[in-house]
Amino acid sequence: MAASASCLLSLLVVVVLAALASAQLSSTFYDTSCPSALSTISSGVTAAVAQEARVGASLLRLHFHDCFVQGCDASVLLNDTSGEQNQIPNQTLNPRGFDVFDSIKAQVEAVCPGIVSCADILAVAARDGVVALGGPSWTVALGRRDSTASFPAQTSDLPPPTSSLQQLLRAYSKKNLNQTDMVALSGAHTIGQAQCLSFNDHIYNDTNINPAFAMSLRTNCPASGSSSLAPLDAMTPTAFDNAYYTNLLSQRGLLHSDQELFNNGSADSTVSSFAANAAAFTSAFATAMVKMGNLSPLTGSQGQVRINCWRVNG
Ligand code: HEM
Ligand SMILES: *[C@@H]1O[C@H](CO)[C@@H](O)[C@H](O)[C@H]1NC(C)=O
Ligand SMILES: *[C@@H]1O[C@H](CO)[C@@H](O)[C@H](O)[C@H]1NC(C)=O
Ligand SMILES: *[C@@H]1O[C@H](CO)[C@@H](O)[C@H](O)[C@H]1NC(C)=O
Ligand SMILES: *[C@@H]1O[C@H](CO)[C@@H](O)[C@H](O)[C@H]1NC(C)=O
Ligand SMILES: CC(=O)N[C@H]1CO[C@H](CO)[C@@H](O)[C@@H]1O
Repeated sequence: MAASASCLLSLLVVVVLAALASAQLSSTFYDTSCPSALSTISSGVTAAVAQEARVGASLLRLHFHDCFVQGCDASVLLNDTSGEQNQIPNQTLNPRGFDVFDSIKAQVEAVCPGIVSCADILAVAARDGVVALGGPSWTVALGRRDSTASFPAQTSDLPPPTSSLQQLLRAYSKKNLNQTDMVALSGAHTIGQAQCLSFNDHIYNDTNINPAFAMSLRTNCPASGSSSLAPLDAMTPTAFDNAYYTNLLSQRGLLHSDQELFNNGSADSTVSSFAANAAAFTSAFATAMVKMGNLSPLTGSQGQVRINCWRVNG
């Protein structure tokens, strides 16, 4: 009895997984239902980034945190007190990113009420933020639906900045992203800011860091950590370029996890090739963003299209 029940259960799991795997996202999903969706998002992001460059980075990071926790289902945006936002990794999301996102969603709702999901807007806004800062573009597949729940326990799928190379590889392989994808996606740290508390151990205690670089950061960052900010890429903090990798070659990665990618390990050669060849980086980044954006979407009649991204409808 127990055996046949568990057999039925695993059959059910297989069927559900097959249904999810076959559910297709499509770049033309809103072409008839909301033809102005993409242009509305893009002009909203472009205006916000023109006002404050960091917003492009904050929107990109929101999409990453969304996709790595359960799937790209906008669960990261739910802000009831038990949700993902109250988990440690999300306490460092820039609140400005949420504000800008809410205003873009409101603009989309004004032209097409109840049609365009928060998860799709996140995916498109991440791409448009990268483009606004001079990075590559790619085609975003659409048709994701929004979750009706948050998954706080799964925020542990987001690797912390203290991660070793092995821990990073494991976290990405859990999401079917390989080492090349991992090194390419980490290049997102060519834009945006981090708080002292995310790298104080690296600048005070690590040896694989340029001593002058560590010293200069200590000026504004006490050993106990703080919420003061430093650019993830000190060279060109608001340009989406390949300077992240040239920084790693001279041991100027800001986070411990950044420098792990170039520390006499298996990722060194990919870091060197992206440092030497900006086009190789941008192409690998775009490919990996598409892969990440396809993580376990809700499609069809699953989930819902939330009207307010921060709460479930109803
Ligand atoms: C490899 C694993 C990763 C780790 C350990 C990591 C960790 C972090 C940390 C600790 C911060 C700074 C948070 C703070 O102190 O306020 C940060 C910022 C950021 N991360 Fe990552 N991250 C990773 C991967 C990614 C990926 C895959 C993306 C996007 C594709 C991304 C995009 C960003 C961006 C754009 C920022 C700056 C955000 C802003 O300025 O608002 N990160 N990351
Ligand atoms: C959630 O976010 C919305 C929109 O920014 C805000 O009005 C609301 O007060 C927030 N709720 C909580 C519990 O933080
Ligand atoms: C990793 O994935 C990329 C596509 O994202 C692919 O081009 C590459 O061949 C893969 N590498 C390995 C070692 O499987
Ligand atoms: C540096 O390492 C020492 C010894 O492990 C530890 O007590 C201290 O808290 C660390 N400092 C920082 C800033 O992480
Ligand atoms: C790699 O190892 C060599 C020799 O052991 C050492 O000189 C070098 O500093 C190391 N490089 C990095 C990035 O750790
Ligand atoms: C950006 C954001 O919503 N951050 C929240 C993270 O969680 C803390 C509570 O632990 C909230 O106070 C923040 O507003």
